Amino acid sequence: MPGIDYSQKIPNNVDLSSDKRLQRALEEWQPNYIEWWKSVGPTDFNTNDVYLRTAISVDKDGWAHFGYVKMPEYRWGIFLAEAVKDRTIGFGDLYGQPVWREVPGEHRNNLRRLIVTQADTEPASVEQQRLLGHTAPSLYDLRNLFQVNVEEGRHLWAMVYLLQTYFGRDGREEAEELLQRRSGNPDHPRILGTFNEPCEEWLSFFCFTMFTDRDGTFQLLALAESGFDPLARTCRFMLTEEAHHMFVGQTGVGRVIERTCEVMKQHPGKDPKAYGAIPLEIVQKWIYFWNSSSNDLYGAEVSSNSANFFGAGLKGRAYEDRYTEHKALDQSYSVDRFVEGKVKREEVALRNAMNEVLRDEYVKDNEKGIEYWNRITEKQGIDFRFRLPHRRFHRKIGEWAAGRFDIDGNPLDEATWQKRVGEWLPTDADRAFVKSLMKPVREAGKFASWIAPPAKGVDNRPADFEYVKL
Ligand code: BYC
Ligand code: FE
Ligand code: FE
Repeated sequence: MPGIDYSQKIPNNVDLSSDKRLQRALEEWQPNYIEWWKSVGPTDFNTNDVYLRTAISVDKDGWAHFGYVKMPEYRWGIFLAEAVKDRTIGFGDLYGQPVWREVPGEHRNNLRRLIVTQADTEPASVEQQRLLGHTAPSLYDLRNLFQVNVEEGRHLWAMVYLLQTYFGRDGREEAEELLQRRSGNPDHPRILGTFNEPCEEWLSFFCFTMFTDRDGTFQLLALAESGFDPLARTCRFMLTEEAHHMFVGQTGVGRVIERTCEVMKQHPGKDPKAYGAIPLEIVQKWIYFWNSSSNDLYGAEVSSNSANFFGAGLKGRAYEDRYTEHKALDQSYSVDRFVEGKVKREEVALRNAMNEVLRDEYVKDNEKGIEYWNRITEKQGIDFRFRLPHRRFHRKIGEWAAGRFDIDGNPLDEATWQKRVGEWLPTDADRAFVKSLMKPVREAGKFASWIAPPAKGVDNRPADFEYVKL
């Protein structure tokens, strides 16, 4: 396994220089990528020095190097986790057989589709977040935004490497299209719903990195099991970067909550809005919105696609090795269905429920984040507890898209939904209020009125470190 070669135009640990055809294809794609970054990536910060981490090795520890970098000069590269010797397929019909180093012809279309869908989300998120730099609540947060952005850019590189290496001309065409679709563009949108939602203020950014990046984590966990070994290894390394994105979200929302609690204690009985803090009820609405939208990213509860992906060994379950049985044949899974306006529990073939199995893991993991936030209100002595919405709430994909449900999952008629939706989802007035707080704070060590400082800085630096040189 070669180390990461930084002497090359495209840093990599896949020995790119020995594959001239691939090297040329990627070097042709690179200027288009930079063009894309400059035109729809973070606006106006491309000449500033940002204190960023860059991958220098793919080992579990010590892969990160911190230093000032101008974002367009970030060393986006292609890094695969170490190959596991004699790795075998861990699930599905081909359980126990050697993994593939090339794409099997019969799975080419499905694999390409999975990789393109994964790839599409990465630039989409950068596009969604492109204006946030202008309203960052501190230099610390500005730096974290940019760290997330450059790493999502690298995730795109990771997927484009797979497309260009293993999918010939189709792969090259897909790689180009990944730079052409645009988040929120009605004529040429990104593939998955959440990635077309506006993310124009920082409460949305924190909820996005909490809930949507967590979908990314669970999808990557499932793809890291793939029988297509290059995909599995790519995803394994991406997962190490993903942990930081979720940290930004979880602690970001936590700091908003902490700040509001402080204001509520200082000014009992008063509206936190009057003191430039975000009421906890508004934070809760943002949680309902981004969590429900991200629940959609698992696809339909009952899905023949998911059964095919699993059976063929393309996409497994998160933590497949925690299961004792890996073929998932002749087993059923209890899934709620929406039948003639009523919720009805049914047994379905386990393979057809794989989207729901993954969503179950996701929901469980989100609960831990909710507990973390509730420890903050509890410690501050504030009588407010956060919660997740029921997974039926506000769904646009799958079984529940056909109906209306409250946050406890009870069916509602359309009129009741319309009457009550403003209790649960952000209203125009809520959005306008949150946006009104978004004033940039650019002095090192200072924080906006609506967010508490972090418990500690990045890379053991203090909170008043100059994370971005403006
Ligand atoms: N929006 O059987 P179904 C990340 C489509 S996030 C719009 O239900 P399937 C990141 C579906 O494509 C992780 N359309 O779904 C996070 C299908 O369309 P066609 C991204 C949707 O195929 C933050 C139809 O509905 N990675 O990395 O079993 C920042 C019915 O299909 C949606 C992946 O998603 C939706 N939400 O599962 C940066 C992994 N959901 O074929 C990055 C790869 C479904 O009828 N993707 N549809 O036209 C997959 O594994 C699967 O494509 C899905 C869907 C799980 C997404
Ligand atoms: Fe990503
Ligand atoms: Fe991410």
